[in-house]
Amino acid sequence: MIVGMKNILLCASAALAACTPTPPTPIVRKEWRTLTTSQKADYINAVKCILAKPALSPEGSPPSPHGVISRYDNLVYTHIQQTYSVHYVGHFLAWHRLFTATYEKMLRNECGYIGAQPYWDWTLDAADITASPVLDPVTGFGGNGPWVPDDPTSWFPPVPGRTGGGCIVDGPFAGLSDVVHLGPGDSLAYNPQCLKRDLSPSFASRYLAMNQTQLTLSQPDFGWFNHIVEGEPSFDASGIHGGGHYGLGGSFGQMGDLHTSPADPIFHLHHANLDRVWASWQNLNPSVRLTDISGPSLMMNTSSPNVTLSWPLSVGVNGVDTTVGDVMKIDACGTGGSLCYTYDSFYTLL
Ligand SMILES: *[C@@H]1O[C@H](CO)[C@@H](O)[C@H](O)[C@H]1NC(C)=O
Ligand SMILES: *[C@@H]1O[C@H](CO)[C@@H](O)[C@H](O)[C@H]1NC(C)=O
Ligand SMILES: *[C@@H]1O[C@H](CO)[C@@H](O)[C@H](O)[C@H]1NC(C)=O
Ligand SMILES: [Cu+2]
Repeated sequence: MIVGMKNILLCASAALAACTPTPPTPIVRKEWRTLTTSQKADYINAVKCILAKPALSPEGSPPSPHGVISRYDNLVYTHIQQTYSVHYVGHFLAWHRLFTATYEKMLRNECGYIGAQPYWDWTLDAADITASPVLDPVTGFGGNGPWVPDDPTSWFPPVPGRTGGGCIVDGPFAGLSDVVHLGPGDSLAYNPQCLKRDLSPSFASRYLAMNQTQLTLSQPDFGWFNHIVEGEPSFDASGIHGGGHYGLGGSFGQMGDLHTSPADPIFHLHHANLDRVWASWQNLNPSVRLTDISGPSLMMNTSSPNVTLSWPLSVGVNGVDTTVGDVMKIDACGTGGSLCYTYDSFYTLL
């Protein structure tokens, strides 16, 4: 009775906010180069923390039949396992939106990171990605690896314009021979590797400049939009998605590996910007586009049923299973969706 009285008194006073549930405020994702040096260091330290933390069971070791050692590996494992069900499908962007938001939560809840997931606006760097602040040897993720010749035995053609291929030589992840534990390709066995990059400045300038981003934003409906984001599985008909993956990963870097790409921490900055392009496209006509979803449910299979808002999404042990409809609005914060972040700026049609 006395406690109840006290609550009523509190609610009537300045502490009103404690009684009326106010919706949470979205956290704000910012472009990497706009972070202060100490904010960049906080982010990199949180990434190092997830890389060092032991994996969650049952995938994790010990005892593990796989190479899932670190908490970070849980994410890479999830991506490898679902590679053929979340690329070149209608839920490609929705799944990767959830994946990046899941990583953001891991950094915040498990490693004390207080910021939001930064993004890489590649349109600012497309003219020369080698000079990107994201690749800075001191405040960024380090740059290219030394030259490795084309592999003549590979069934996959070399990425045009590739310039590196070896272990990265600078930045916070250089000199580590076991920072990557899974892959290459779909291998889930323990295979300690360094982080590799194989920059292709020409591939990046072709697909990551503002012109390609504008072409993407100008698409009339989600089906076309998604198709232009992903492009065709061909170096001659790629899109902004492949532009970032092959521009940084080339033939030998993890970023160029369809399965193991999240093993490079830059993956999440690239995918945050792809997500920002989608959110920007949605913002151009929100009443229609916040519910517009379509595209094949099976990889590149135009006869498979179109994906709908009730299509299921899973990130394995890293988060709770949900649906496409739940992630359509990035700043829903519990009102019609569980995501709760936004961007400091969006692209507009020029
Ligand atoms: C955009 O510009 C780049 C570099 O100038 C060029 O290679 C590419 O073909 C252009 N893309 C489009 C869609 O116009
Ligand atoms: C998927 O939807 C598109 C229009 O958004 C339509 O043209 C296509 O026929 C549909 N595909 C299937 C398999 O129903
Ligand atoms: C494409 O999807 C349809 C419908 O689900 C299925 O019958 C067909 O076998 C699939 N094609 C391939 C090549 O998997
Ligand atoms: Cu992916």
